[in-house]
Amino acid sequence: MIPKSGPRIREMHITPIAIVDPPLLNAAGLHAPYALRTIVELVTDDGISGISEIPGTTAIDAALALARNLLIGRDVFQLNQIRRVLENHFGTDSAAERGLSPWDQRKLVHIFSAIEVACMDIIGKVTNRPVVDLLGGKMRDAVPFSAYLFYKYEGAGGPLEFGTEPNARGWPAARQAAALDPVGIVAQAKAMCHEFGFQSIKLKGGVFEPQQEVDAMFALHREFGPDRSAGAVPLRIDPNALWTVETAIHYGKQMEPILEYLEDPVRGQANMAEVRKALKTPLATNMCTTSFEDIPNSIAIGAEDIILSDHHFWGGLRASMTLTGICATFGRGLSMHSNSHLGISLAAMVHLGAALPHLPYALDTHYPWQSDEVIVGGRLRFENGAVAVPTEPGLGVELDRDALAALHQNYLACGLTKRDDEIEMQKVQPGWTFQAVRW
Ligand code: GKR
Ligand code: MG
Repeated sequence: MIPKSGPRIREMHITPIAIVDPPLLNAAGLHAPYALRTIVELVTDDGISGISEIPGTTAIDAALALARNLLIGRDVFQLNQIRRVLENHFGTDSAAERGLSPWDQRKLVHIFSAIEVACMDIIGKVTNRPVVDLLGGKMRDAVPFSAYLFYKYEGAGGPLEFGTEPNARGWPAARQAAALDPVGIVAQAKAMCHEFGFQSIKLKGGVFEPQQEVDAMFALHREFGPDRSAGAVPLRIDPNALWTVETAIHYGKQMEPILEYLEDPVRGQANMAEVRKALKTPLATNMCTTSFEDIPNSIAIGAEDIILSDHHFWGGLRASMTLTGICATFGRGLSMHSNSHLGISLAAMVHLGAALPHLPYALDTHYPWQSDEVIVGGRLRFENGAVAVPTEPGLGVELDRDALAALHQNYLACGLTKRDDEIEMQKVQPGWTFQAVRW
């Protein structure tokens, strides 16, 4: 007999947390010693808990708090209705609201992603199925991720520096070390790949003059390239749209023989389309085609080859499944973007990655850069660069309430209200300002 309705939301807990984050350099400036995340927990009338994690800002936390009244009493299975109620209240996000930063700041997609993932965690527990099965089922048992290299200053973030022990070696030492030139980047890559077994490498660019970053890519190619007995490691670079079309074509041509794909070399779909016509290397984006509203023009002008989805920014896991269908229809590849995050987000990314019909590229993750965790059992493990798909019902991860309380205390103590890499950079280089296009 089919029940008339599913479990209803009785409580919604919104907990902002601050997680230790190293001084990573990027087009927008410098990471603060803490990254903000928000943990959402929904509890049903029969006491089942579902959790999710999203990038944190006080604005999004306030919007989540407003959403609470709209959600209490709703059936967790009725995700379409929940989305409609949230849209009616908050309005749909427009593509223009995404802003110029490398990350996304839109409200509705964040809120709906938080609610949808927590509801799916509950639905999985109620039906005794992992989330991947709710997305159509598992296409693979483990999901491969890429090493994500960053230029960085010395340090590992937070009040206590990790990896500073006199004899620290391997990844703990590399995570702490400065990496400001090709030699430093190669050392970081070797330590990260050795520790986690990654078999693809991405460099976050847009930090130094293009020639220096291109030199780092060739240094990585020499170290991990075709001469390796174990096979070449695919390489990518992401200047976060800071290059001009001319710069992107000039350096893009140089790197044609060594790149798997070139991510967001230039700003905007029109510029991306121009660069794409000039290069053989596929272009990927998490900056120019970032919502369903952007898709028609992307297809019309050919803005990119690969869309880097992110369930936090595209409005959840099911929206990302819709996106993969659109990508398949129009000959786009799909992979995944990331920001500094903990294990709840990683688990959701793994369920989604496992359900995607095709997964030709290893997904992005910042996870190795973080040291905190908010789930029972501590940090998730990578085997040969991949994370095994959880088989337990729901997301397969549970909240560690003591860790949550401690990370919330970090949030209260650190005083940050949103990510602002420009201000952090100005502490190191007074007068530094973000430029939407730099070279
Ligand atoms: O963490 O500094 C960073 C990255 O630059 C991040 O903010 C980007 O959103 O990883 C991202 C990207 O691929 O653009
Ligand atoms: Mg990117």
